[in-house]
Amino acid sequence: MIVLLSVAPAAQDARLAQVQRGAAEAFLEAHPAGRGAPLAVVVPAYNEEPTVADVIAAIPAQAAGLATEVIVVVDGARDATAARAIAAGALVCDVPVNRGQGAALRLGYWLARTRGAQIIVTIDADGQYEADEIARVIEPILSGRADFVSGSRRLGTELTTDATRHAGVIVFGALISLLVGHRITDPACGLRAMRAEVTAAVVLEQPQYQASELMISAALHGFRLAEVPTTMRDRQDHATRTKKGGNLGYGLRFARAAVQTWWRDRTAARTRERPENTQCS
Ligand SMILES: Nc1nc2c(ncn2[C@@H]2O[C@H](COP(=O)(O)OP(=O)(O)O)[C@@H](O)[C@H]2O)c(=O)[nH]1
Ligand SMILES: [Mg+2]
Repeated sequence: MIVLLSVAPAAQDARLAQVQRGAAEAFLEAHPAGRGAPLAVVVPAYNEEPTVADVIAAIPAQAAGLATEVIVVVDGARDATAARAIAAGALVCDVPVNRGQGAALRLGYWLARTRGAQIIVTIDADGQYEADEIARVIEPILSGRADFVSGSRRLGTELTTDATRHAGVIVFGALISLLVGHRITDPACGLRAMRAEVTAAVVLEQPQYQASELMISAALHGFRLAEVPTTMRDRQDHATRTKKGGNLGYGLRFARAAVQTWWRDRTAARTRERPENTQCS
């Protein structure tokens, strides 16, 4: 019965691509709908075998009093990312075909909501973020001050060595601040938290460059944004590389995703009713 209840939504949900549905159904058979922890930590992982287990191990079982579960979305990896993640204790959705980080996160959000999460956190599988800062990114949600919270390397600690990316974060922070009318210092932080409802309400279409789409769409749909200081390092394994390509292409594609999202959502209902504060129970 549980299987029937949990499989039907994945088979029917239009937000999931056909190739994701089978993996989602298998995931929900193993990890049934409605039985999840209140705080889901979604980890997109593509060929991150060297680091994914350490990232999962560092995620606390509870953050700010909320039990956590870790949902790793792997798609088309050519290494043992999925096996390492399972061995480290995560719930893993393994999609056979690579579809990009944005698509993986969309699926992760869907799985987290289907499991019953109230709050969704994201963190990357390459060790660039500190899992013990999860409590910090969820605090503004729990205290009712924000619906979407991004970590910020510029408010916190930037231990990265790429000067071009550093400059890009400043430039795109200014661009996105203009687009959403709210000061954003770091529009590309992979450590973020949101009320689960945000992920259902916004439009997410970008296959890869989803950070700006999520942030801009959330702001233009009237959700309250906040940033908190967090730490960002270089990826922890230097043999694996960014999946986003060189800095010039990254910058251009990031800019295109930001402007496309703003154009698409500029008339979205900023007047939507404010959600009730999330209760920390
Ligand atoms: N499932 C999945 N994860 C991805 C994909 N591309 C990137 N990721 C993950 O998303 C996170 C951030 O990607 P990364 O390449 O480090 O981006 P960067 O930090 O912006 O350079 C990492 O955990 C990646 O493994 C993808 O196509 N599929
Ligand atoms: Mg990275």
